[in-house]
Amino acid sequence: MIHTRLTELLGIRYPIFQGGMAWVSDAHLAAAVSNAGGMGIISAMNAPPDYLREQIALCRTMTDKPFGVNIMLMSPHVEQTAQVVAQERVPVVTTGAGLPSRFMPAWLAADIRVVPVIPSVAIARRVAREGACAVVAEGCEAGGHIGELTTMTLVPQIVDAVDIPVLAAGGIADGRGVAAALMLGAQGVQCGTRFLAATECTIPDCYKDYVVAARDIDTVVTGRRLGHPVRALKNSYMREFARREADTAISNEELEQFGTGALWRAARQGDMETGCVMAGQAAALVKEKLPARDIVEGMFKEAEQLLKGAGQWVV
Ligand code: TUI
Repeated sequence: MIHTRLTELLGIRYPIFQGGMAWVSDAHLAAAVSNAGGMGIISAMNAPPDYLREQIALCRTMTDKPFGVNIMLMSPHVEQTAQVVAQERVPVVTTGAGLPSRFMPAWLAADIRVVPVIPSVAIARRVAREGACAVVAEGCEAGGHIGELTTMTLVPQIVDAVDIPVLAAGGIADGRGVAAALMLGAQGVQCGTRFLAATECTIPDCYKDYVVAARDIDTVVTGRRLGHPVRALKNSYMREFARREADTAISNEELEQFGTGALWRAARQGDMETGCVMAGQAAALVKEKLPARDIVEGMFKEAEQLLKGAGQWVV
């Protein structure tokens, strides 16, 4: 068994969070990961508060284990969804795409464990000061909205900068990644891309197959011009986005408009050509579709064996 400060703190068997992915991380996936002994996370994404309330209720019918909600801070409904998690007293809240500062007092008052996903040392220090109980240090290998630094360089710097537990994210999809993250000083990991191919994940099979088929150089980052770079799998939509991004005659508003609905088309409609198929570089490490329990148990069994064998290098 791999026991860390994170398993202690949150009462989970394995120190793994499932990433809160928009249009992907619903109650079904979250409950499956929590039932497997990890921390399942429902994505509040851009949805209105009633959607989130329903998903939390549904998740509670499928698991009696702790689960969390990811609040995407750029959501137009963020003020209301931030209230919903406090009212529902969700055990864990992760945040992404911004600073959660203004919501922290209400969440802490509701006894919520707040775990911001962060891309830099300064932001980690700030959220730790404001009461975060842990942080997810997410490297730019990750899918979706990303920062500048790699997991390999970001994680040890965050570990040195804050006293709270750190989860490593970005590029982790197997036991080797888990073992490496622990060696960097992390107390756990967050995986998104690996769970895209979970049996319980409700995205269309063609999205899962696209992830399984992905090779090393099959992701691309677009959206730097808009100030929020996004990593996704290459397809005709991403090629067209890159073309429009380079075209100075196209305004930022027009570019934003072209981004609207693209992830929904891929994740809910199965449109692999004109949808945005978000995934991280770890897609190349995802070899098969498996139940969440097998993913979690397999990763930690492999990590345990690697860590036990680590002494072989020391003479
Ligand atoms: O949030 C994510 N990944 C996401 S959110 C998302 S929805 C979206 N779609 C298109 C454009 C923008 C968002 C898809 N994937 N990961 C966690 C994460 N947080 N990555 C980077 C950050 C972050 C960035 C800046 C966290 C804090 C931060 O603070 C700086 C500031 O000034 O707000």
